[in-house]
Order: sequence, then C-alpha cells, then structure tokens
Amino acid sequence: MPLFRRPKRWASLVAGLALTSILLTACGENSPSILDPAGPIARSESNVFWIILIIAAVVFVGVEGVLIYSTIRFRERPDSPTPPQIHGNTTVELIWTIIPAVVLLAVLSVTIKGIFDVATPPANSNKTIEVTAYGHQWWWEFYYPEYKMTTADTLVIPPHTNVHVKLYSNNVIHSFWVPALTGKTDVIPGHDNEKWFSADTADKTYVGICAEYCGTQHANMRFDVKVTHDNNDFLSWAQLQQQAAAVPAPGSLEAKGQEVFKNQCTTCHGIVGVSQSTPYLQDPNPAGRCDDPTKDNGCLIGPNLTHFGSRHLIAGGVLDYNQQDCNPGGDLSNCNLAKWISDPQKVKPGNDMSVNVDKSDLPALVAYLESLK
Ligand code: HEC
Ligand SMILES: [Cu+2]
Repeated sequence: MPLFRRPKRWASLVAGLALTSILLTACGENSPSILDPAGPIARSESNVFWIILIIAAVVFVGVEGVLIYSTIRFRERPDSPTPPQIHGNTTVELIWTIIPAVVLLAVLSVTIKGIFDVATPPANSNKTIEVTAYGHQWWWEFYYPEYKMTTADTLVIPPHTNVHVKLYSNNVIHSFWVPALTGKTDVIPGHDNEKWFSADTADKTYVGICAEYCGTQHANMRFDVKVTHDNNDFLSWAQLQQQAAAVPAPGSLEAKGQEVFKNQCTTCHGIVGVSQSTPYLQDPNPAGRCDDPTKDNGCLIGPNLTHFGSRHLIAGGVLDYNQQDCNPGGDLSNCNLAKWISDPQKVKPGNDMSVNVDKSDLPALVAYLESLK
C-alpha cells in the first residue's frame, strides 16, 4: 500500500500552508516588530529569540526527521519479525541525556546573558537621561525629573543615550513595550519597576504599546518614542517644554479659549502658567505620589496640556492630532481635536474625560490648545 493514498492532496495542503504563512508575514509591514531592533537592548533580546529559535528548529527537524524516517523505513510488513529490543541500553540512555543537557545549557547561558544585558545600561553610550513613565487608564505620562517637565503620549529621547525609565502606576497593571527598542516590563501599582534602553537611529519614531490588558481601552493606550536628531535637538525641545504656556493676546480667540479652559477643564488638566505653577509637584518617589489623582494639583487625572500644540497624538493615540485640518476660523469637521473635545466618550468609550462643551466654544478651545506650542 502506498504511504500517501492521495499525494496530490498532500502537495496542495502543504503548498497552501506555506503560502498562508508568507502572506501573513507580509501583514507586519508597518507594525512594530521585535525582529527589527533599533537599539542594543532590543538587539540583545532579539538575539536570544533567534538563537533559541534556531536551536529549536534544528532539534525539531532532527527529531521529526528521525521519527518520520523510522516510521516509514521500519514500519510493520507482513511476516516481519519482532524487532530487536534495546530497552535499558546504556549508550542510548547516555546519548539522549547528554545531548539535551548540552542544548539546554546553551539556551540557559544565552538567556542569562540576555537577563544581564537588559538589566544594565546599554554599553553604547555614557550619557543617561531619567524618565518616569506613569501608566494611566488609558494613556502614558512621561515626566523628566532632571528637567522638571512632563508630557503625554510621546516620549522624546536623544539618540545614542541610555534611557533609564522608572515605571509607576497608581491604578491597574500596565506593561511598557516598545518592540523596536525594548521588551515588555510590567507597570505594577505598589511595585516599582525600572528599565534601560537606548536607540541608535536618529530622527525616527517608534511605536510603543501597553502590553497588559488594563481595561476596555487598553488597545488605545499607545505611545510614540520619538528619537531626536541629536542631543542639541533634544535640549532645545526640552527648553521649550520647560517654559510656561504661551500667553494669548488679550481679546483674541485664543484668550477666549483660555477662559473656557479655566472654567471647564482645570479639574482634570494642568497648564503651567494658567492653573498650576510647575508641571509636577512631587518628585517621582513612591512616598510623594498621590493615590487620588483628582485631589492633588500635581497629579491630575488628565494629561498636562502646557505644550499640547507641539504634540501629535491625542489620548493614547486614539486619534492623530491633524493640525492641518484644524482651522479654528473655518470648518472643524475633520479636526480630530474638535472631535475629541466635543465627544471624548464617543471617540474612546469609557475613558476618564467627561465634558459638555458648548459647540460655540469649540473654535476658541481648538485655537487655544493649538497655540500651546
Ligand atoms: C473629568 C476629567 C476631565 C475633564 C473635565 C477634561 N478632561 Fe480632557 N482628558 C481627560 C483624560 C482622563 C484624558 C486622557 C484620556 C485617555 O487618553 O484615555 C484627557 C485627554 C484630553 C486631551 C488629549 C491630551 C493628550 O495629550 O493626549 C485633550 C486635548 C483634552 N483632554 C482637552 C480637554 C479640554 C479642552 C477640556 C475642557 C473643555 C477637558 N479636556 C476636560 C480628563 C478630562
Ligand atoms: Cu495599559
């Protein structure tokens, strides 16, 4: 009897599977990938992945090969004699104990090296910046203790610099992940984690993700990591962020927007120079953190908006901030900022922003927020 009764069917099944996997690979074009590392930490992690994958592939092909070969070659035929019994054969026992032990030792050593790599500053630089990342439901806040400035949704870093991130949450567990730059680390209330990473390409933006299910809008808790052109570029950005908010000209549309902001938004949002004097009142040490975000001016429940006009994402990346479509004097129907302010619950159901903005106040608010460069 032939081994495969319908060789053609088998051939089309195998070809179909191969084609699907090629097609599925193509899906990843623009999505973040651990296979395209852009910094030493991610590279070390991706090395561990590749080495283990290759070892596993060799073992898989070897074992399955021998299995398939012996199934075919030594299959039972009419009148075949009982095969020799090798149970308890010392040589065989030794071989199949020693080989796996050696293979697992190799995997262990690669893994241990990886663990040390990610726990220490990447060696490619002697510069370091400190960042505190707060996981909120559902957006990321980034505080730079050395610069006393805070931003949301986009973490800006200089290239070739060790970034030391302290990870805090006072709500639920999140997970900080930038596939191209660093693997996942949980952000756990009451248990402060930290991590290192570094980017070696300038002028690039990488996608960051919350990798732990943290509630209904978990998937809209995205952030960007923007790597500046060089350190000076970063410093001039930082200098801008450290300043108090732009002051609108008296009588302007922006000034009207600021009034609306003061009346309706300051319970949840801070703007330095308008509703608070410093972006963050407490240093990021556990004792100084407030656990009731609505009670402390320093950790309000919404993102700090002092320089919102210089950002490009809205509310955990649920919308892009398309400023070119936001002309406060004209049509705002395609303006994502106007969409967000007029109905945040429609855009991101369940999020913590609830407002009731009068339609006639929208252009002023949009103009004001846009002026906050
Ligand atoms: C009850 C609290 C609350 C009030 C009041 C509030 N917001 Fe918000 N706002 C939030 C929260 C929380 C977020 C983040 C939501 C998320 O991403 O899940 C947010 C996000 C935003 C963002 C996006 C910021 C960013 O960096 O992504 C803007 C802009 C904004 N709010 C504007 C306003 C304006 C203008 C008002 C007043 C008309 C206002 N908000 C009133 C809580 C509030
Ligand atoms: Cu999260």
